[in-house]
Order: sequence, then structure tokens, then C-alpha cells
Amino acid sequence: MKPVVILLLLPLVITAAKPQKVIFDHDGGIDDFVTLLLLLSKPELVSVVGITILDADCRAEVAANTTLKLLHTLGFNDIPVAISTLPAVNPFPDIWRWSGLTVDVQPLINQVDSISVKQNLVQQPGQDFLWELLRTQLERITIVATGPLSNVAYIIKHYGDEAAARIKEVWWMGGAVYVQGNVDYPGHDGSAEWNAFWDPPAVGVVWNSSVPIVMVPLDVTNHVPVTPDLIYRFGRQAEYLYSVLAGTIWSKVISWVYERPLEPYFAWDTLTAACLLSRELCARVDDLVSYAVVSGPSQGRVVAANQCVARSSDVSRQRTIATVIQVDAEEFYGFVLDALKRS
Ligand SMILES: *[C@@H]1O[C@H](CO)[C@@H](O)[C@H](O)[C@H]1NC(C)=O
Ligand SMILES: *[C@@H]1O[C@H](CO)[C@@H](O)[C@H](O)[C@H]1NC(C)=O
Ligand SMILES: [Ca+2]
Repeated sequence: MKPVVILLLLPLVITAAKPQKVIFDHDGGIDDFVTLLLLLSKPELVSVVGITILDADCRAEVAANTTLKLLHTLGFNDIPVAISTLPAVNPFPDIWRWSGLTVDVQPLINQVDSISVKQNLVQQPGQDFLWELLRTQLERITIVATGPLSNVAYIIKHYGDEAAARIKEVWWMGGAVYVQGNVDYPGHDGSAEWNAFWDPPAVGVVWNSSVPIVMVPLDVTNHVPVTPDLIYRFGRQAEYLYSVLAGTIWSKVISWVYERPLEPYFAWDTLTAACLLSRELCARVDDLVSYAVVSGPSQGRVVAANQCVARSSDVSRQRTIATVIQVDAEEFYGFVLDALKRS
């Protein structure tokens, strides 16, 4: 009987070690690219099956260019990349949207052959390709969304429960619950976080769905600024390609803090991926009852049900989500530095 037992156990062991399939739904900001490096640095944990890019905190054409060149530089020659055509409700400032160009021109990622790079650019709009990716995979997929929720909302609107059932979890960088938002916009009260504010109805659609959400809000990203010290540390491990790339990419925003002392550049998106990759790194609660404001002066705000907020505008239904509530900055920096010791 013994050999039979071993044969039965073996597939279980292999299944347990299989990397989680992930779709990276990003919007081409500086931090989104470090996030891509981090996701690619742990192939034993996650396998990136496709990338969709929203024309939000970027110029999507440039961001797709950069994404493809980064992938090829690191030897990921077959991850498809698609550009979403969904429009903003409230667009990001142009000066932020162009900042991705500082990454696209880096010599380190421009050694690749630009024709072969383009072969992985999908012609289908990103929002449709997102559904294509989900539909054709056997298992449920995790979406790491480090921009607005528009692509996710689109597939929920079009394919309903069928789409929701294909998604394991959406890990979303967004929201500001017990802290001030980061939107400074005429007619807005400043309570929202930018990814939510870019397309408030999309947040409403996702909240109204049954898709499991793990939110990484400003409440926790406020603890992880991108500091000069962090970038110096990449220099001390510059023998690793991933480290040189991450240090170079983040260095593009290191002086933002001098222009906006109250609001430095944070590792918003990279923290989101790090929390997915290491469950010990980030403390979370699984039972935050919340709703999203979809119109009016607080549009894009995510409100906890236990907060006393007058409801004057359209809101989503109230639902339970998971949210990351705490991270130790030094542990996070250490995790990222360690993961990016890779060539
Ligand atoms: C993409 O990068 C190539 C160089 O590899 C450059 O010639 C082209 O202008 C870039 N396109 C966009 C849209 O940024
Ligand atoms: C979500 O559901 C609420 C009621 O629970 C409804 O008022 C609202 O219109 C819905 N919002 C969206 C964006 O579907
Ligand atoms: Ca982003």
C-alpha cells in the first residue's frame, strides 16, 4: 500500500508550491514600474500572466513602451501587455502623467530590439483583454491594481457575476479611510485618494460587486516614503540588475519632497505588491465595513461604516472588505531590497 500513498500525496505537494497567477493592472507611474520589478522578482510566488495599462497617472503609450522594454530587459519575453482605452472622470495633472518618460529613456532598458519588444503588445483594448485573460485561465486570478479601478469595473459591468467568479482577489492601492486624501482639485473636499478620484463610479461598481477586495489605502502607504537613504542602499547592491533598475527608477522622484514638503513621494504601489508577496509584512483586517462615495465634493472617498459622515451624494452599497492597516517601514524597505537582489 505504501507506494499508493506517496503517489497520492505528491500532486498535493506540487500544487501547494505553484505560484499564484497574477494580472498586473497598472497606470505607468514611477512607482508602478518598481512594483513590476518586485512582482517579477518572486517567480516562485507569483506568475504574471498579463499586464493591462490604464491611461491614468501616465501617457499609456509611453507606459506600455516602458513596460515592454523592462520585461524584455529582464528576459520576460512572453508576457502580453494591453492598453486600456477607458477615459478619466477626473484626469491626473499632466506634469505627473509625463513623469514616466524619465523611465522610458533610461539606457539600461533601451538595449532591447524595439521590433521584437512590440510583438507582445496586444491590439485588443486593455479592458477587453483583461476579461480575455480571466476567461481563458483555469484557476481564479489575483489582480494587482495599482491605478484606478476602471478596468476591473468594466468587466464587472459587462460580464457580471461570471467575471466576479473568475477573480480571486483584487489587491488595490487606493482609498484613504481615517486619514486625509491626497486630491487637491477645484470643487473637491480633499477626502479622496487619487486612484479612486480618477474614476469614482468605478469604485462604486467594484464595491457593489462580490469581488474580494484587499485595499492598501493612504492610511498605510503614508508610512513608506521613498527616501534618499532607501535609494543609496540600492547602490550598495548595484551588482544586481533589478536593484540598479529600481534605484534608478525611484531616483526620478527623490526631489519631489522639496516641492511638496507635506506630501513626499510614497511607495504606494510597491507596498501593495509587497503585502501580497509577504503576508507577514503587513497587518490587515478582513472585516472593514465600508462604502464609496461616487459623486459630489467627496467623490472617490472610501468611508468606514463606523465613521460619522453625512451622506449627501450617491454612494455604493456597504460591504465588507479587507484592508491593510499597518506596516513597519524598515521591514518593508528590507523586504524590497532583499527581493531585488536579482539579476
Ligand atoms: C518607445 O521607445 C522607442 C525607443 O525604444 C522610441 O523610439 C519611441 O518613440 C517610444 N514611443 C513612445 C510612445 O514613447
Ligand atoms: C451600487 O448600489 C447602490 C445601492 O446599494 C446603488 O444606489 C448604486 O447606484 C450602485 N452603484 C453603482 C455604481 O452601481
Ligand atoms: Ca499607480
